[in-house]
Amino acid sequence: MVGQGAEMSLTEIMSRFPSDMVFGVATSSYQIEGTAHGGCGASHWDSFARQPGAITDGSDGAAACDHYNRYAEDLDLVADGGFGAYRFPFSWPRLLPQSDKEVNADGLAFYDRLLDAMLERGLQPFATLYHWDLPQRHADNGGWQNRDVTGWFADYTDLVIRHFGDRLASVAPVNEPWCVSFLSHYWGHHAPGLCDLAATARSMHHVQLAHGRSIEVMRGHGQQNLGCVLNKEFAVPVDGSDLAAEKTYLFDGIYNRWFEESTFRGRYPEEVLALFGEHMPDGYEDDLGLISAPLDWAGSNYYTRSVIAPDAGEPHLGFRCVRGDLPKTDMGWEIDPDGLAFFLRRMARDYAPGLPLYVTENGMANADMVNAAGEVQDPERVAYFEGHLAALAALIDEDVPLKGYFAWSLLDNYEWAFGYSKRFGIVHVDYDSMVRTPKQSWHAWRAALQAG
Ligand code: IFM
Repeated sequence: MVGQGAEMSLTEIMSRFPSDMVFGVATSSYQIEGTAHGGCGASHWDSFARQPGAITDGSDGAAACDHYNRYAEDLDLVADGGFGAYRFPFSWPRLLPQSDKEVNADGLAFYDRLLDAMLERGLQPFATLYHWDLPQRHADNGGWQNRDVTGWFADYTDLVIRHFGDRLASVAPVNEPWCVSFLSHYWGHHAPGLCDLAATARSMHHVQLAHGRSIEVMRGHGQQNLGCVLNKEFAVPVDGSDLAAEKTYLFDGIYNRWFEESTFRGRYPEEVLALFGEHMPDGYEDDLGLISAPLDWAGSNYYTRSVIAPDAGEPHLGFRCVRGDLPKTDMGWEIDPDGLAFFLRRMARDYAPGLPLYVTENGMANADMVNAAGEVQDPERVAYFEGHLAALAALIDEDVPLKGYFAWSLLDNYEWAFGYSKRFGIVHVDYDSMVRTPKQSWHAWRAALQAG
């Protein structure tokens, strides 16, 4: 696979960003920590992973990258790579494995060690409270379909902020609410694996309300620098027909504007409300004020675009996503840096004028291998970063208030329904020995950040 690189090297592109721009790497708890260690409780990903056929290689997050034991080595890689920030989530089932009242002392101690290790290395901790590992007991009680999840999440937020808040540079409640809701309840690709329109409507509202209630709790504690992390996917119609244009608008409404509109304008897109109809929770309108409480920054995760094709056989949406002709990653995802620039421009213009913006995830999967010389060559990934950073550098010239960028991911890790078969890291992980090998892309970042 060939990436769409830029004319300039990463080092040359980086020189176009202001000196106070934050560059970091991102990871997530279930994908790297290893749930077998430290008294971590069960999450709905453990049960989803046991469903036959749910995960391509049949694996789960029990071992992951053994980050629970190797976090110091991993943070050395972040700091030695020249990055100034580390984006990570707390694990809800690690902190509260059995009940919402009994805190796991080992879980608290792990995140104490992790945060202290970040601060010792001069890394700014950018925390997320939820990156998809819902405690199984909450899944058993309806999970994101149950409005009570917003109260459970508020209480969990309170615990995290009381214990760790003074060491966090920034906090976002939920990573990628579209994945938590639509991907998991309509397309069934992620836990809990449902394909149900009513469940989708409820989860898409409750995940937003959980965000709002969590922000309210954190404001109550005086916690600073609160934001959101929304995933974005650019969409283009398959042809010039009116129907393809209409369906592309619907895709954008479901995937992107549902979260942008509610978080920043206190409303949901009309065409998506029409889709959900009677399935929207009663009184949802009364929650929109809380959902749209002011934030200090807005984060966007971006990977690819979709091509939208009308499909009369699709019962609710009337479309399906097909592949276009752009170069693709090992996920089969098209590489389209212009889509990232589109979303940041739209955010700065329509939703959050003047608000600091961050790219909170961006990266690609590649079929990387350690060669005979003990090196991992991933020129495709270097080109991917170059292409996306070049698109972002152009935004700086347009005065879009971009303040930071996080590469996904530090390590190869558990890529959800793809198990360990897809490698997104700038550091290779041998899952048998757990040996870490910095890839060519890690070295390119290091050279670029050291030059800056
Ligand atoms: O691995 C995921 C991550 O957990 C959330 N954002 C997208 C990544 C790549 O699929």
